Amino acid sequence: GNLPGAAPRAAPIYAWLERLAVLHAGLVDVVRGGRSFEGRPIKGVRLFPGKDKPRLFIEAGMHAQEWITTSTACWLIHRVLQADEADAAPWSGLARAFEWHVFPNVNPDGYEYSFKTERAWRKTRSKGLVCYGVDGNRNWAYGWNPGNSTTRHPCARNFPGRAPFCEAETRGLSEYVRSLAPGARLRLYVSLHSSKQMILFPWGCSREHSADHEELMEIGQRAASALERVHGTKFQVGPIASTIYMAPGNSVDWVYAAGVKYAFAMELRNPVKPEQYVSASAIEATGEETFAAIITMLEEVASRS
Ligand code: 0X9
Ligand code: ZN
Repeated sequence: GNLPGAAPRAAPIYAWLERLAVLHAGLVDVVRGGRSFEGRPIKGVRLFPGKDKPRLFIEAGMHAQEWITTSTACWLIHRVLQADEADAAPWSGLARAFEWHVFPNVNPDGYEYSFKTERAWRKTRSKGLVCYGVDGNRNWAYGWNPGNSTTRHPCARNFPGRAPFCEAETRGLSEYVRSLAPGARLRLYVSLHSSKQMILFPWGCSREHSADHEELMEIGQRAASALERVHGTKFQVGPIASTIYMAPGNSVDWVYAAGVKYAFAMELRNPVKPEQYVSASAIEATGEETFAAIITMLEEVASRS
């Protein structure tokens, strides 16, 4: 019904968000986390606004080619609003106890470029002297590190930029996150990436365990179990640096350091064939299982307040 098409580009997604705000007046409004290098607004939605409610933030599409993360964020919005209408789901009370901030497409220039020109494009589209773009998930201002001679090269796929927050997209989004009172009202942050079937938490900039390692591990494992119960997809759980690899300057480290104890990244389900992308036919199943993980995280956060 209200889902956007199977392979929406940036503009139709934003049109869909605007339409939701009209269809669900009072429950949904469109919010802005700054503007991209090419001037596109970074739009998200706020669901179930409430004066003193705890907040949840979901970010998707940081890496332009990971389209499934954008469709998943849209699916989550759709699911939670659908349950609100039907008022039937056992978790709808819990969902409505939080104020949701969901940004399905935080790198709209890259996303557009990945559709139009180069399917595998990952970075932003800021113009450098020799190459375009910065890896948005290396550009955040906590543990930012220019790295070695490979990553330092502006043509590298994981180029962290000349300076932390040199990208309009990460700067704008981080300012928006700051405005949500991280550590006070902002309680849970989930960054969606693909693919590797993992639930990850800080640190990505260091192999040391974070102060909340045990608790984050426990929540991550419960979320992974809930996810697996939906379609049997198995996720690994652990800190970013030792579970996938070192990723200094990623968003989750910054958000955690800013005071959001419950800060997770999800590397969504793998494609059927490793060399391919997750296909459009997997959009709904990916949405369903990711939703189960996020609802479990919400339950855990709510019970630990
Ligand atoms: O390299 C990355 O940024 C992430 N892997 S990806 O294949 N999506 O590029 C891993 C970093 C840890 N994950 C997050 N912090 N989201
Ligand atoms: Zn990614």
